Parts: sequence; structure tokens; C-alpha cells
Amino acid sequence: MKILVLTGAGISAESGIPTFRDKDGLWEGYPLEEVATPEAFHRNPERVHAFYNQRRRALLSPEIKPNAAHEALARFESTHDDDFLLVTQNIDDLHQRAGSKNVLAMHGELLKARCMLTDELFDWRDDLSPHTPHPDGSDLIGKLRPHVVWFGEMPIGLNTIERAAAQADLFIAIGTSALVYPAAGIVQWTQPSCRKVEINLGATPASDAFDQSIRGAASTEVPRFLQ
Ligand code: BV8
Repeated sequence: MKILVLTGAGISAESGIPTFRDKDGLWEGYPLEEVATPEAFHRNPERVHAFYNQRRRALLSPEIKPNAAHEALARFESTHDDDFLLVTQNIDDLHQRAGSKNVLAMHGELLKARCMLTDELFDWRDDLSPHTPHPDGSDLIGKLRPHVVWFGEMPIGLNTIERAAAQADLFIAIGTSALVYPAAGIVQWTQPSCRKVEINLGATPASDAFDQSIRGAASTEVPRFLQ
């Protein structure tokens, strides 16, 4: 059986990482267009770096850990790895820390920086700024950006995701508000014969596209569904 899983901020909420659009969400303090677009970065790199530096530091604080939902997905992958693809919209590394091996981070990764000249990726746990020197010792300065997909930018791995959706016998969407495309459209890329399950605290605009909606917290419902 081929399985495709899509996760959103809701799977990391119980690990202490704020979601985007729930109460006290991440976007509340920052209008999207001011911190998550290439134009915002070009206009005010310090402000955009500050937004991601704050989230990177928070992610690296000791109390932030994967929860039972991340762990259940990692266990499930280990017994189904050939027919299992985990796609996440999240830029945290909680799936990887839980032991998931094959994670497609379609909106990028907060703990990676990318050179804007060469597209080279670097593991990155410190703050970034327009004065950050290039790690390769060259005299390049300020050429690094967060390796994160902003609005208006092409998500990562769309061909792989599209192929996996077309072949999936089971598609599970966990903790996503289904408001951001193309991620929210993945459910439409599955075959009519594919079993579609949505695990979320509440309904989303995509709920009608699913055969089953499991209403509850990811840390409870995901281990229960996958057991
Ligand atoms: C692109 C990275 C084109 C940065 C993010 C008009 C209509 C439709 C689409 C568009 C439009 N205008 C523009 C667009 C396209 C745009 C888009 O969709 N905009 C939306 C806002 C309307 N999309 C893009 O720009 C994408 N790129 O289209 O490119 C293109 C084509 C070809 C060539 C070049 C370009 C890029 C989108 C990626 C943007 N980057 N993030 C960062 O993280 O800072 S998006 C951001 O929102 C997050 O990454 C996240 O992935 C995404 C979705 O949020 P969710 O993960 O769903 O989180 P949210 O808070 O919304 O919801 C939480 C859910 O969890 C809720 O449902 C809640 O009930 C639930 N929950 C909470 N707690 C729990 C829980 N569930 C279970 N258990 C719990 N405990």
C-alpha cells in the first residue's frame, strides 16, 4: 500500500511551536507580506532575518521536542519505508528529530541557510544578518538567506509530491489549515480510489475532499490511527 502524509503547523503545536493562523499564531505579530515574501526580504532584510532568527532560536530551545505524533510517523515509516512519503509544510526539524528519514520539506528548513549566489545550502543554527560572512571563507558578506519558501516562491519537490499523490492508496493530512497552495491542493492530486483522511482539531476548507475527518489533537489521534 502506498502512503502519502502531509503535515502542517498543527502537528508541532503540542511541541510548543506556535501555528500560523490559530489564536496567538505566528502571523499575528507579523503581516505575511512584511516577513514571508522575497519583496519583504529585499526591502528590509534585517526585519525578515529577525523574524526567522527569533523562530530559529525558539526551535533550538531545550523544551521544544517532537511529540507523540512525530514519533508515531517515524515508527510507521520504519515498517513501511518503501511505500511511505512524509511531506511537511513545516520548517522545523521535529520530524527529523523524531527519527523520520525520508522527509520532504516542501516549504524549506529553518535550520538551513542558502547562498543567494550559488544556491549552496548550509546547516545553520545561529542568527543570520545582512552582515553574516559566507561560511566558505570567501570574502562574500550578506549573501545568505533562510532556506525557506516564501509566498510567491516555488515550493520544493512538487514533481515528487504530485507523483506520490497520483500513486497513493492512502493520503493523510495532519494539522494543516489547507489555506496555502499548492500544499492545500495535494488532496486533489490523489486518485478517487485513494483513501483520504484529515486529522485536525477542526474543519478546514478541504474537509469535504476527505473520506474521513478525525477531529482531535495530533498527539492523540495520529498514534491511534497509525497503530
Ligand atoms: C506559489 C514558509 C507560485 C515560511 C510558508 C490566492 C488564492 C490561492 C493561492 C494564492 C493566492 N494568492 C497567492 C497564492 C499562492 C500562495 C498562497 O497559497 N497564498 C495563500 C495565503 C492564499 N502560495 C504561494 O505563494 C506558494 N508559492 O504559489 O508559487 C509559483 C509557481 C511557479 C513558479 C514560481 C512560483 C508558496 C507558499 C509557501 C509560503 N511559505 N511558510 C515560514 O514558515 O515562515 S506558508 C505557511 O503557511 C507555513 O509554512 C505553513 O506551511 C503554511 C500553512 O499553514 P499550516 O501549516 O496549515 O498552519 P496553520 O497555522 O495555517 O494551521 C494550523 C492547523 O493545525 C489548523 O487547521 C489547526 O486547526 C490545526 N491544529 C492546531 N493545533 C492542532 C491542530 N491539529 C491537530 N492537532 C493539534 N494539536
